Amino acid sequence: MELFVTKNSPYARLIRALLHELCINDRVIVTLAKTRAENSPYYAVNPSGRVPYLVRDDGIGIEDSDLIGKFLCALCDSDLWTFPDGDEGWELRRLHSLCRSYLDGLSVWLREVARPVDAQYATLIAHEQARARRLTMLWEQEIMSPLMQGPLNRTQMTLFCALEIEQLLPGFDWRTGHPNLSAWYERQSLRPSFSKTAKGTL
Ligand SMILES: N[C@@H](CCC(=O)N[C@@H](CS)C(=O)NCC(=O)O)C(=O)O
Repeated sequence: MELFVTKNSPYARLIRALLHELCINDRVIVTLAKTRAENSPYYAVNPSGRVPYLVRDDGIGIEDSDLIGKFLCALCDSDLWTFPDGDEGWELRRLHSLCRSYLDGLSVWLREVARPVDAQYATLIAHEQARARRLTMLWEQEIMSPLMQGPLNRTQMTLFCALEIEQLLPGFDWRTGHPNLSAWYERQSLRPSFSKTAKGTL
């Protein structure tokens, strides 16, 4: 299989970490794609131009971290991408939606500041900064949920990838005044799946 990624995509990072959690990193070639560039050769691989994108062993390509994660977990008989049944499942879905909202907003902010300074939309950046501040305050509480403190799940992996955006976005200071979140992050960063896929490992 071949996984197309970019160095800075948090969604691609999530799937790279998943490969390690599933111990299939040696079965998947990780290839850097050139996104957001006119006439990129990557568009012949994935016409949408987005990453992550997984080309399966049968040559079929699939897009989106949610689907790719489901596919890989099914392949490995892992329940990492599955929500539990009953109340716990609804609670984890609630947390997961909040987490996706955090990650999606940060990605918009990150994309905007990657543009030339005179083409950046200040109102959009301010909107995403404010969303990030509100959601960081919320996560300072939600992180104490047993579902976030217990065995690894996809929501924990997604949150970790969202918080790591601090390395690309100097204005994203989620640590100050958030000791619960900071302690959680420090613990998670010791996981081999995260340390082996950290910034600079591609
Ligand atoms: N919902 C998608 C989001 C993927 C996404 O937005 N990828 C960005 C990089 S972070 C991308 O490929 N951007 C290139 C483009 O928009 O052309 C997922 O979960 O995989």
